[in-house]
Amino acid sequence: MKKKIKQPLTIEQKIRTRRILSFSVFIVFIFAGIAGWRYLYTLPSNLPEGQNTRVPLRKVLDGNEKVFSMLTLSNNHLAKTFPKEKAVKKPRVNGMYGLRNDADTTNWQLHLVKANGDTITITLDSIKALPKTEIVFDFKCIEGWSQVTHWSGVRFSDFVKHYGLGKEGAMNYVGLITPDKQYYVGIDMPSALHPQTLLCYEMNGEPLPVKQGYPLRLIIPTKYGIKSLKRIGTICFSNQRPKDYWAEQGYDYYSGL
Ligand SMILES: Nc1nc2c(c(=O)[nH]1)N[C@H]1C(S)=C(S)[C@@H](COP(=O)(O)O)O[C@H]1N2
Ligand SMILES: [Mo]
Repeated sequence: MKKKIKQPLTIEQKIRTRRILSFSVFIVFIFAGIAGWRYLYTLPSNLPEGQNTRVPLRKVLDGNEKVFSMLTLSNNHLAKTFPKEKAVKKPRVNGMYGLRNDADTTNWQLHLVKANGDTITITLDSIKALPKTEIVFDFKCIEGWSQVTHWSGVRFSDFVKHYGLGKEGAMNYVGLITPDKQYYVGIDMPSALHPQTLLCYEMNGEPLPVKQGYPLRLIIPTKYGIKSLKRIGTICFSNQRPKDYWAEQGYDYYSGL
């Protein structure tokens, strides 16, 4: 009787087997990836009003927020500053939400909503009467560009002190809204009270150009440009996250640097 002798595989056969195996693994991973992604989008979003970041992604972002705020705020981290000569003469303009209607800057007044619901109105002159601070820093947009720019105004923390906003300043968030309510941002209070956060009325030593937020804008160097709201109409305070234009589009609420 003839015994069948098992031949060892040739090199070509071995390569073929491995190729089939690795290709199968590759296909399995692709389908696992697609299934995982689909699953993520069946999960509820934990934020109200279309702030549509899925819960697991939101958790990652919240974790990042904790780490970043520990790094950037606990040891009094300051954004790097530059000498004035380094500032660009004609900074680029980016983002026009809430700026398209020019008429409402003529009788501009800032509306400040206090914790008890009262609104006080504040003129530009009374803001200019507060101690003036300047900063030259590298302004960073999430679109991937940055430029060194020069701004002056009032520290947000000085503003809070001057208007006796102790109760408001102890709340978790500050919300800023353009007069026409087309653009709005929310800022966590520790970042708002950071010494480099300014209510700004000058760029390169001149009143703000209209497209750059005349008469008053926020400058917050510890965050991406999306948070530096131009043309502030209303400032309010809250323990819940105020509405935020780009967070509603899925961007990170904290947007720290
Ligand atoms: N009112 C308003 N403020 C805004 C925006 C906007 O669209 N509307 N865009 C933001 C973004 S994405 C950036 S990068 C900066 C750009 O500021 P600049 O135009 O002074 O360069 O403004 C921020 N503030
Ligand atoms: Mo931006």
